[in-house]
Amino acid sequence: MNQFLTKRPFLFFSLLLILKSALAYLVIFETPASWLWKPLLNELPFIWILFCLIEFFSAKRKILLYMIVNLLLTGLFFAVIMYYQYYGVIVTYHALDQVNQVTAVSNSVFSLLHPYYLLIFTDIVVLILMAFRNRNRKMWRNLGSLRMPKSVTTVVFVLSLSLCLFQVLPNRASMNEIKKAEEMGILNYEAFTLLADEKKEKPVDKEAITQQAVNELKGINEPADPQFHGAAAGKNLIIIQMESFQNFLIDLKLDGQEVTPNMNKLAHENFYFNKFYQQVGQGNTSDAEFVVNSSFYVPPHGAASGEYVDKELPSQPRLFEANGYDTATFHTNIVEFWNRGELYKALGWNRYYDQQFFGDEDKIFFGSSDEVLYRKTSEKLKEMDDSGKPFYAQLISLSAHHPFTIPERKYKMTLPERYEGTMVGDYVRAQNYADYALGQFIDTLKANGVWQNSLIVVYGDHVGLPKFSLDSKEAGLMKEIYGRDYDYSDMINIPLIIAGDGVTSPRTFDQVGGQVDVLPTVANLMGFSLDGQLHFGEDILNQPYNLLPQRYYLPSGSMISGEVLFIPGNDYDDGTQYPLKGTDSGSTDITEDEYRNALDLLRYSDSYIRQLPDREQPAE
Ligand code: GP9
Ligand code: MN
Repeated sequence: MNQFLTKRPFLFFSLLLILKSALAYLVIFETPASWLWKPLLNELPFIWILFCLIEFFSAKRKILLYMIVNLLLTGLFFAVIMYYQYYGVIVTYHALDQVNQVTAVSNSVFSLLHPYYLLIFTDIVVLILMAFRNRNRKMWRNLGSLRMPKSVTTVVFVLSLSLCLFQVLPNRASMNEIKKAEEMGILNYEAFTLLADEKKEKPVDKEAITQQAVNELKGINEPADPQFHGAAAGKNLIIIQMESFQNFLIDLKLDGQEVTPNMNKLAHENFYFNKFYQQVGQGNTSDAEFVVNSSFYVPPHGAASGEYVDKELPSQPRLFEANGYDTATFHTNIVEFWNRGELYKALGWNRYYDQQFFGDEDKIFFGSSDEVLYRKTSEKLKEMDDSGKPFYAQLISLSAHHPFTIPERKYKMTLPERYEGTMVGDYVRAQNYADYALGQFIDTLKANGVWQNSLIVVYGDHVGLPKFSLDSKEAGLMKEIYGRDYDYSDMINIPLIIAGDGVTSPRTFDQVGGQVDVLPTVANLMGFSLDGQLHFGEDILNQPYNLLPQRYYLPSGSMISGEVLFIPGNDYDDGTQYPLKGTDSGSTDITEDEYRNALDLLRYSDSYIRQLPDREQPAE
C-alpha cells in the first residue's frame, strides 16, 4: 500500500473517495444498480479537478494536501449522509446557519450515528498513524519529487472540468433537489448551490400579489355567507402545537393498548381533519409556528425565523390584538433557540414565556416536561381569563422530541416486546407520554372553567419518523401499523383538531388542509374579517378544494391536491403522482397547471414578504 500511496497518490486517493461516494449513493439515491458507476461518472471529475490543482501547484507537501482534500470531502460525504438520514434532504451550505444548534440537538445527532458510517474515516486514521511511523517519515518527505507529467495533468484537468460543466449546466433548472444532486453529482451540486446565488431571482411585483390573484392560483372562491362564521366569537383561542405528532397515532392500538387516548377522544368528540399536512422547512418547530401564525409559506432556504424576521409580518397575533385580544406564546426551551425571540417580535406576540418562566424543573431534552408546560401555562391562562380580556395563547409542546428516548420515570405504557429498542417504539412511548400530559391540561382547563370559554386548536408540528431514518426492522413495524408500506404522504400527515364547547360537534372532515390554513379557518370561526390581510391558506370549513405546495421535507415543486401527492422529477413531465394512501375514491392526477400554480404561490409568498416594510428596531 505504501508504494501505491507514495508513487500514485492521485489514483490512491481517487479510489478512496470513489468508495466513499458510493456509500453516499447507496444511502441516498433509490437506484442501487447505479451505485458504483454513477459516482465514477459524477463525482470523479470534481475530485480530479482538485487533485490536478494539487499536482499543478504543489511540490513539497503534496501528500499532505491530498490528505486534507480527502478529509474535507470525507467530512462532506459524512454530513450529507447524516443529514439525509434525518431530513431526507441533501444538505448544502444553507444549513450552516443551523450549526450553532448542533450541540443542543447532539442527542438527536448521536442517535442517527450508525457506527458503520464512521468507517468512512478509517483510512484517515490509518494514514495519520502511518505518517507518524518513524521509518515512513523520510519517505513522506521525499514525495515532492514525484509529479505527474504536466501534459497528463493538463489533459485530465480539462477533461474533468468539461465533464463537470456537462453535468451541471443541463441540470441547473431541475426542480427536485435530490434528482438534481443525483444528476449533477453530489460534489458538483454542492459547488453549484454555493456559487449560484438564487436570491437573485427577481421578486414578483408587490402590486400583482393580491388576495384575488392568490385565490385564482388556488382555484377558490370565497363564499359570501360562510358556514360557522363567528361560531366562536368572543371565545379565547388556545392553540396547542404538538411536537412531532403524526396522524397515524390517532386511534392507534398496539396489541390492544390505546396509545393516545386523550387525543383520540378530542378528535372524535370534535372537528377532526385527517388529511391535514405539515408545511415546514428547515426551521422545523419554529417554521410550524411561523406558517400557522402568518398563513405564509416557509422561505426557499433557511428557517423563517432567520429569513423573515426583519419584517413586520401580518399575523394571527396581530389579527387578534386588533380585535381586542391579549396574546402570548409558551414554550419551555430558551427563546434564543431557532431565533424565536426575533420571530416572536416579527409576528407581533404581546408576550412569550420560555425557560426563564418555566425554570428547569423536570427537564426532558431541551426544557421542562410537557407536564410542567401545561401546569404552569394553565395557571397563567386562568389569570388571563379572569382579567376579562379575551386572549389568544399558543403552547408548543416539547417532550416527544427526536430521538424520543424519554426517561423511564415518564413511561406511561408498556411497549410490546418487538417495539423495544426501536425508534418507532421510542416514538410511540414518547407520544403516549405527551398525550398523558395533554390529558392533564384538558382536565385542568375543564375544571377551572377556561375550557368552556375557549376555542382549542391542536395539530402536530411535523414528521417524527422520517421514512429515511428507519432501518428495516422499524420499516417493518410501520408496515404492521399501517397494514402497508409507510410512504411519503403518511410521513407529512399530521392531525388537526378544532374543539369548542357549543361550537363543534363530532365530525371528521376529509378534505385536504395544511398548516397555512389554520389562520383563515380560525378567523372565520371568530368572525374576524381578513380584508386587507393577505393569506395563502384558506378556510377549510368552507373550501372543499385545496392546493398545498410543499418544500424541504419533500423536493421543491412537490404538492398535495385532491387525493394526490405529486413529486416532480426535473420538471412536471417526469414527476410521480402518489395517490394519498387510505383514499378509496379514484384519484385524479395533479395537472401541470396546478403544479405551476403551486410554484407561483411559493414565489408570491416569498416576494410579498421580502417587499414588506422592515420592522422598527428599538433604538439601542
Ligand atoms: C426546541 C424545538 C426543537 O425549542 O423547537 O424542535 P425541532 O425544531 O427540532 O423539532
Ligand atoms: Mn418540532
